[in-house]
Amino acid sequence: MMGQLRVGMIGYAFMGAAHSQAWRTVNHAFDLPLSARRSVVCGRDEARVAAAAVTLGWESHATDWREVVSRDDIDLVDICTPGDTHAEIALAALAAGKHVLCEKPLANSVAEAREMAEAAATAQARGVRTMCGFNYRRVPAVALMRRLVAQGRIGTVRHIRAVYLQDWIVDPEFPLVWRLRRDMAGSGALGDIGAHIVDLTQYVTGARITGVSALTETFVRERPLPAEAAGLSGVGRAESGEVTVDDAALFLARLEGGAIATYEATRFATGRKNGLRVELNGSLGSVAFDFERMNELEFYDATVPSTEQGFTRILVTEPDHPYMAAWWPAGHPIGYEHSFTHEVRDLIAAIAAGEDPTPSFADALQVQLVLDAVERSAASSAWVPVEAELASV
Ligand code: SOE
Repeated sequence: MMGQLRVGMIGYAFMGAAHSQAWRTVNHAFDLPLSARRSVVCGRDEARVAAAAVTLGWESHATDWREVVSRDDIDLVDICTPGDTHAEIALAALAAGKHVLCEKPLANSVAEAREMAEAAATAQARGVRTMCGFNYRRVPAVALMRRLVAQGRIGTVRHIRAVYLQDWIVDPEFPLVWRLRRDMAGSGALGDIGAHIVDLTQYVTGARITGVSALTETFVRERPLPAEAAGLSGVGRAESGEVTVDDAALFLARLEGGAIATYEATRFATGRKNGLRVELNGSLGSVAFDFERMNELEFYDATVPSTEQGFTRILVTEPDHPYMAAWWPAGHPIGYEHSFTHEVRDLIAAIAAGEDPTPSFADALQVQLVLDAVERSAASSAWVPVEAELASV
């Protein structure tokens, strides 16, 4: 009988739903030595998490994450909660000998991220595996981007241009949800979506950010409290609360190897819903990825005769691309949810092989160091170096 990987997931909102479909799908799409078992989903509200267990397909539900991480019938803890609980849950799970998948960003501070990375390194000696959920690495077109760069097809990378554009809080009446509170999210657009383009650009180039110059802005500083938090008096308006995080973060960066970069992470790009775009310009060509066209990659080869030069649109659906043989015939695109299925596929394969999956907690710590440098630069209007950690990318 195939071995089982019994999963306990903490949190069941957007990321919990995305992870649930991944755990549900992975063994149907990929031939793996372990079968993921959705054993228990955990959340504070009993009625809501009970309903989520049914909707998302979990065998049981719980309301105490400490009980879940200590259960003998749980092998892996999947952390899909707001950032303020990542550290305590991960540290407890690692101490209990559980594998851990933790959503990004790893933590709300460098200190927490460093403690988690150190605990992961200690647990690794006991065969415990950890991964941080930078899912966009698992988009086949991103893997192709990384491969073309590694093969030298664009030569020396000179420019990196990365944006992550959303607009879901442009309306000032949008309530003060947890992503807009520093005590829960750690930062705003910077940590939530800026972390993705920091990780992704370091991943596709194999180079780490060494220094930044940044500015951040909060356009709407007061918002209505969510209904469940507002002290509605029956008459009058719900109370409001202060937005304590950035709405947008823009920064310049230098990377190892000499590339210079621009990054923009904003929730105020009106009309842009999930506009993650990365373009690399090199001495021999360029590559460009747009998540809203996630099955394609643009490639400019400056080494072909000038009469034949131009950006080509590569349709990244051939079975030779990572993961694609598991899905549909060429020309049939995959979606956002597939990046999570690919993520847990690689995690299960690593666990079964006794190997360490990537991105590691050390990789995620390095991202946290960049985020911290961005905030310190924005506060001081100065260039801020990024501490070198041992993370490999
Ligand atoms: C922000 O709205 C968000 O949900 C991020 O938290 C996710 O990481 C990203 O994949 C989609 O947008």
